[in-house]
Amino acid sequence: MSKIFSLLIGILLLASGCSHKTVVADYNVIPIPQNLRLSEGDGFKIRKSTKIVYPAGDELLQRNADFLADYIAFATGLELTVTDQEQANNVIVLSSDLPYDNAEAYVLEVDPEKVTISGASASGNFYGIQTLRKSIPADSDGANVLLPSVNISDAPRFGYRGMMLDIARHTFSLDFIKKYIDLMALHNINTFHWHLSDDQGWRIEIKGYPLLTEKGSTRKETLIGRYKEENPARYDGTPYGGYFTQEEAREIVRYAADRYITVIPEIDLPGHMLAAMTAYPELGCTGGPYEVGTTWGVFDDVLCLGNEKTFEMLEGIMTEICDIFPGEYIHIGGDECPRVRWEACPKCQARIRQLGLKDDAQHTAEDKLQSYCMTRMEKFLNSKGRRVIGWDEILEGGLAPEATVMSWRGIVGGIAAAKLHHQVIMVPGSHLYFDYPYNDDPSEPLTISGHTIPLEKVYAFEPLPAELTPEQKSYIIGVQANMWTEYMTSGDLVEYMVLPRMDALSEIQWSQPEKKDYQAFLQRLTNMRTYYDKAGYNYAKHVFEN
Ligand code: TNX
Repeated sequence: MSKIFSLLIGILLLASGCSHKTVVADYNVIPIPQNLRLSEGDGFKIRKSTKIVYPAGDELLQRNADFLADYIAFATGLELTVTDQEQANNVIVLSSDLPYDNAEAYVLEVDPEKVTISGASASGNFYGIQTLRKSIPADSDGANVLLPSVNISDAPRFGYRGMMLDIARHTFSLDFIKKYIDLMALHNINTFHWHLSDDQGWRIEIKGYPLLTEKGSTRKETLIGRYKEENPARYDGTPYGGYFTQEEAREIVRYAADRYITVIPEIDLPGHMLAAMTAYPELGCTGGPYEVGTTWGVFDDVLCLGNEKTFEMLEGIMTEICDIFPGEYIHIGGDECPRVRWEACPKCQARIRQLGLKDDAQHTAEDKLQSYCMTRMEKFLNSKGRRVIGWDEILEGGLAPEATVMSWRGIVGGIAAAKLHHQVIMVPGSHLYFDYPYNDDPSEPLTISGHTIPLEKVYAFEPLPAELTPEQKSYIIGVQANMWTEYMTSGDLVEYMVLPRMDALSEIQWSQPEKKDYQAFLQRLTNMRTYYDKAGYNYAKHVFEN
């Protein structure tokens, strides 16, 4: 009997011992902060009784506090109380009145009495929270967490930190889009570029033009295997489609905004419009009939720019897009638009004559016709208080006066645009196209072919070209990676392609270049890996081998 009794006591002691296990946090986070000073002393212990305090009446910080409580619960199981009642110790105190000229800056201070996260705004506070949560090992279940005393002061290098997702070639669930946004928040990314339409599918409800989704959101079948390498091409014979209602899109906008992420919608025009033209054939030069794209690549059928109806419809679409997406920028595409139909189209040619557009040494009259289209759309969107972004092809034939250029065909377009005093976002296909494979190992998933983009290559990208003057460099507002989805048949696969390349991206976007060190980055990445494992993300594991 006494033996059983002592065994019971032993088990109880062991159990209580377990519940007081303490995990020591480190600050090896991604992206690496600008300044980090560890100090002497015991540090702060996050335990069950620790409270998270936000300023009374501050709804944004209250929400931030709730996020922090969720993050800590996820990592440790500790359910901390969120309150607006101040107390002297055993607290994590949030504020957003740090005097600093970059609104996204924060200071995170840890001493034995308390943790203070002071943002220069609510978003700055949120990034301080991200640093804190990434410092806590994600597998700290049932443990208290010892945060060593520290002073971290941090601010991003670039104001525009983006991640794109193409939902036209393949589409994903609302939940997956939220999961993608969660990943962006984890990486201090503040812009979600949402590619909503393309030749292979129109994916956003437009009430004034219902056929866009009724007809344009479904393709009759999808290519099997790799485009152009499979000869003859094979198809799966299965209709593929889907779209987001305006209500769902608004839900995404709110979900992102809660995490200080702005959604930039893209309606790609005047090329990549086959799905829309299938729904409304009068938009094309030949009048159709057209068929939603079933292969990848570039299609000759593009919007007819000689037809006023095209602009009437584009304006109708953009009016609804502006209504759904409140952000400053609307992306109007402009990439990969062949001119063959315009060359043969009487209406387009009449427009060219009417506008007096002429070939010159660099550009054809048709290049200038595209430029006319982009400029006209810009004017329309400016009248609604918005600004436009376009792919670097919009440089050809004359830039729309205020347009921001996304440089995807390398960095040359970005350099040219910066010299013209236009804002630039660097998205070079050579380094930041996450639809390209990590390597050429035959066991890798089927992806687009052409070149490989190993993690180290992403990490090595420097967004500010040395040849630009400091003044020209100031036009480069940020960096983004693109996730095109021709071969991305599931969200799982998207996760694999972006993780952990998104980690490398976030250090390019946020951290100062002199802090970059690939080996040290790989070390920091092991903490993220713990998080990905616990959260159930699919990621490329080969980067952890050797
Ligand atoms: C080029 S980048 C495209 C996309 C493709 C992508 C594949 C850009 C503006 N256009 O339509 O999906 O390459 O990597």
